[in-house]
Amino acid sequence: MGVLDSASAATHKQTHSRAPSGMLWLGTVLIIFSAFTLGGCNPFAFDDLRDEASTRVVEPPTGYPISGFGRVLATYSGTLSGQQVSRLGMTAGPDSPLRVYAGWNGSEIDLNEPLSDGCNNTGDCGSGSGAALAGFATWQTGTANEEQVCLLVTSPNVGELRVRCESSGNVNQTLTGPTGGLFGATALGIDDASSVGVAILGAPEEQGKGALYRLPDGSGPVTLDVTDSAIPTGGKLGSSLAVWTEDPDHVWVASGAPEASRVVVLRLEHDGMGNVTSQVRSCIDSSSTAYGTTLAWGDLDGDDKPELLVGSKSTAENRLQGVHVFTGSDVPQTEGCQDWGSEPLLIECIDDLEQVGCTNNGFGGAVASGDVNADGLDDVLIGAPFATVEGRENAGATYIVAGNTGALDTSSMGLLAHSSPEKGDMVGSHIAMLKTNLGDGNTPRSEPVVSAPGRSSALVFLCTNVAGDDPSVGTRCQPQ
Ligand SMILES: [Ca+2]
Ligand SMILES: [Ca+2]
Repeated sequence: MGVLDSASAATHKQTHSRAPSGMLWLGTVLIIFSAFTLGGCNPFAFDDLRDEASTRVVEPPTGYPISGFGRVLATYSGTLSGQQVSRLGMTAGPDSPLRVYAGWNGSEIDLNEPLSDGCNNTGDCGSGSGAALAGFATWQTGTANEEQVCLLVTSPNVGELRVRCESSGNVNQTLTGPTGGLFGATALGIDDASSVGVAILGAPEEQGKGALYRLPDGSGPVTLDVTDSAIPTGGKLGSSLAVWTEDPDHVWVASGAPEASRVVVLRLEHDGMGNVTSQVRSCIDSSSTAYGTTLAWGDLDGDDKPELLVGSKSTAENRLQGVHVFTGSDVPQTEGCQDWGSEPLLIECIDDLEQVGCTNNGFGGAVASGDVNADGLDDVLIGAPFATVEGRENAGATYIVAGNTGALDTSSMGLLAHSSPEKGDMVGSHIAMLKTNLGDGNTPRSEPVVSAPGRSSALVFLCTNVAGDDPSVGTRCQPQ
């Protein structure tokens, strides 16, 4: 990986895609650039400008045995030696080795070489290992709850979990869960310190319906009690997950049962005495197929109530052509397998944005949310892995819509693509958000990590060209 020439050219592409203000900034950058290069005096300045609005490429080291690296992404944060850091974990899916990148190392982005690896040889980890990854800040080891940054690696074929922590003790613990239900096919860390647990896991094949689990801090997985009527037979609940921490005792979970085109929304509550209860708050049903294979929470309007974003499998026929946004303030306040309190907004693909067409481009096959420009509002990333870019079929692209205190302005959508797209890259198959600029009273930012499994890599778009995340602000769209 590295800051590649081709990747920096992607920046130009993004910048072109922007509204007039972006064009002005491009002009400014080019003029400054020209001034430097014409002056011909400072090669370091040249390098610096080349990186000014950079896209980083994360590739596995030579010898990584399986194609499709980047099919599984996990981003997570924690504290080490008094510094807040973020990590990026990646695999190529089930039965593939793990690589962990430093990510945000406390002061800068570091994606050069893996910080650690694992599950390299047959037998190192359980069958199917690497199908899902979930990161969290700490893992109670039975002694002191020291500073740690931990990653959970699941092996759904055998129901095994590995917890690996970076800490003085280098925790490496194996836990067992249920077998036969693809337990751990999905997993997601709970971001902030929560008494509800450190992670949520899905077991989509359990008892022909699917099931959800939580992982309490320091012990084995526990079933989430979900009302029977909320789980459709054959629906495969647990096929997708999204988690939002309301406060240390309350966590919202959304999970898809896409074979029944249902999304179940739960609120988990810790009673202060070690008991956690789960309450179904909404069952969102759709007549389109494979609804809810991708989910995200994000507070797009800044009212502290997260919006729920719902997409669907990019290859499904009769799928939702877009992403649904359910307004956070309208989530039902009482228990029940009931409709959301309001109709969703539909974010649709904008045709010919950057000359990328929408037809069958898989728009909404992946969705993620995070604050890319540190304005306190989460922004929406939407993958379109089958997009044709510069004539290359299935090169893929990722769209971005900025959060807004008022109604979401979907017309201001931007597009992120590889600067040298190749057929079958599938950019945007999966998306995660890497938190940066943590600590020291900074407002954290999120950098989109977009997988491109067709070229066994992930792209990290440091500049999205959303206002405040363009080359005019800070250094290289990444405050140090
Ligand atoms: Ca909101
Ligand atoms: Ca934002």
